[in-house]
Amino acid sequence: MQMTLRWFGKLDPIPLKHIRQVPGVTGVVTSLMHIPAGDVWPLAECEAMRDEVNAAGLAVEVIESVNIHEDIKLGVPERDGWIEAYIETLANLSKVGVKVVCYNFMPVLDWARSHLFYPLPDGSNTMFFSRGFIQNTTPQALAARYAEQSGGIDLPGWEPERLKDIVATIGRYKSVSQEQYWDNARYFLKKVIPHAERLGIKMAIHPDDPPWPLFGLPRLINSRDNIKRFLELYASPNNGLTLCTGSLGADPGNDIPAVIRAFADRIHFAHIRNLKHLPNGDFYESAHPTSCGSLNMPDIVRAFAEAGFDGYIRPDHGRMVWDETGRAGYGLYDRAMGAAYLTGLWEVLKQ
Ligand code: DNO
Repeated sequence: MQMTLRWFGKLDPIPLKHIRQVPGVTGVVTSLMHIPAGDVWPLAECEAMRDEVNAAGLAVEVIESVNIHEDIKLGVPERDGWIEAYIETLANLSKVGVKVVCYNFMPVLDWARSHLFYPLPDGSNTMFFSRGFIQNTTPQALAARYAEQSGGIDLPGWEPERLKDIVATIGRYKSVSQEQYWDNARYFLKKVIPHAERLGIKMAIHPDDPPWPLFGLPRLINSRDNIKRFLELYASPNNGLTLCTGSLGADPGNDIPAVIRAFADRIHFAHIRNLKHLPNGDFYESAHPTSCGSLNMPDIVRAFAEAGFDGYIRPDHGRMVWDETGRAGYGLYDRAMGAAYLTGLWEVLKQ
């Protein structure tokens, strides 16, 4: 297991030297967030990113995310050009030593929450998902709410370039059925995975967050059966999974240790966080320890340890604690506590 922390490059208020001081963390997971989805990541920029991280004494072997252009997800003829560009980006990343690329196949929107900074009784705040709120809002209203609440910091998956045509883009999905969406994913994998194999890059799809349909858009990676279906679309170790406990775990029906055991050889990266289910189906993102949320963390880490997992792992979203301000879910303190907690569990379970 290699412990990492997510870092947003030049857009991150958290310096690499602080990440380096978190015990057990040997690398960062990062991306070139300023490059619009679909455009090639130039080799020189990939090299500069690697050099900056390495100079801080950290490795950068996982990218999160190389976003997929909507034309690929929509399955329109223009997709072939975007797929070529995607492969070129993978080639450049392989040249700077990247081993795993985390990406998602969610239409238009990445993750969604009703509240970015929901106050908890202990005085911290966290991301919250209210089903009622989301049912009664629109994607545009949600984007405006995030823009207002996030203090001018771009959120991953809610970048301005993605949001500017949000209504039109969602409209384009009206003609894409769930089955057509599976076909579009298969098409992408068929073109990209042979190159990932050649380049030594393991692709690791991120589950849909939350794992149920939003705004009538199709969903793929939300249950054990659908993960199996996705991995079977292209049988190769390079067509793998990012196991995100918080995304899958928002549905109490998902048995996460069982998912880890079932697909261990295809899991290349793990996001491990806890969340608290509320009786009405809402949830909030809790601190990492079992006692704070609804997921049993030793059971999850044990499943990885028993499977001999030697991939990358990161604590996921944290609360904002100790009056820290910053990017929702991605402050330093609570994620550092999460990393230390997970490192402790790992030490015990590997004995
Ligand atoms: C949110 C993240 C996601 C994730 C992407 C991967 O904080 O978990 O934005 O990075 O879905 O492509």
